[in-house]
Amino acid sequence: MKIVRSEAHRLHFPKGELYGGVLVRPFECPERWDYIMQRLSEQGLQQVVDPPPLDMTPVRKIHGEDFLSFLAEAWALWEAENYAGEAIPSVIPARRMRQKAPRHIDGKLGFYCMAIETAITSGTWEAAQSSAACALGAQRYIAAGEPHAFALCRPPGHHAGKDLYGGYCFLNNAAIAAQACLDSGAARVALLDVDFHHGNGSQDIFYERDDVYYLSLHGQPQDAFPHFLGYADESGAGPGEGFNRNYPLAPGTAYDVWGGQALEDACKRISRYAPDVLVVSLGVDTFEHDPISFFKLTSTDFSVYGERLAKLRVPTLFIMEGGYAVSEIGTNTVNVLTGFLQG
Ligand code: OKP
Ligand code: ZN
Repeated sequence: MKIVRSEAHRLHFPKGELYGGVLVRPFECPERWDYIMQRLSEQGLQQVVDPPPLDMTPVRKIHGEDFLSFLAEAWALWEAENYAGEAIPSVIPARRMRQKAPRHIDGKLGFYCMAIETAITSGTWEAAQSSAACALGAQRYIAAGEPHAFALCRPPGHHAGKDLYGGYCFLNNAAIAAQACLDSGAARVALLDVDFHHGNGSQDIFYERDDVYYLSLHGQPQDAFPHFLGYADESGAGPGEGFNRNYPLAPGTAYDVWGGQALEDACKRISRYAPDVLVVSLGVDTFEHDPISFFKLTSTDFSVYGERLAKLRVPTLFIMEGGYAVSEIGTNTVNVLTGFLQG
């Protein structure tokens, strides 16, 4: 299995994440990448390559030009204000306020942000671009006929919408890769999101489209971030009606329900859809010891579902998303991949 990864991820590492009213060391940290790389190597997954330069064509089909300009200039605008800390919004365009991007960076941050734990720093834009480049680099192997590939993306992407960042995400790597699949000849793509959190960005991007079928298993919005999307009655709209499927699950959900019921149902729907490519938003924050999540998957469960995904017999592109039990993130992520390879 080809593994596409970039050292440039290290350029994004904020000092602070607003959590419980204090700035803490971010859960989404560079060592996550190191642990995954280490485990890949231990398990003999050693076809590691750098991504090609980022092709902006699929990126522009997923994100708005104004949003991309904002990401590119946000840090410079923030620095120009001589603020002491990292770029975090302080005001948001709430209900009944005008939805217009202002000139001032304080206004722009609030306008484009969906969750304010995520700080922007000097290297954020470059790291976000390298992460998307990894997704597209791995997609090229699928387009060239390989049966699987793994993009070790960092920062993650599935909370990023057309014109929204937050939840540790800036560019929606999985959505960009799904778009590239279509652009290189696929007619139908299934995007299966197994991260603990609902991929609000991915759902929103494809909500009115029938060429990307989004399916997500996640902590129910009543109890889990991002709280404002991911209910079971969100089934798509217009031409996309029937091409969005959510499996919101309760606190304490273990593999009997997560794998035995929800994933099984999702796999049956994917089979019926008969996609040309399966993109997996692979977050391992479903793990029983994840510090910010509430599912109860064991390390063994990750191998079991990797094997199940292989049984779909569809070219599969794995895109790294979340997972915050840092010392076990390598084992859990690589278990999915080795399970898949054995399936
Ligand atoms: C990104 B990904 C929970 C706070 C949640 C943000 C979580 C972002 C997750 N008390 N903070 O989907 O793994
Ligand atoms: Zn997550």
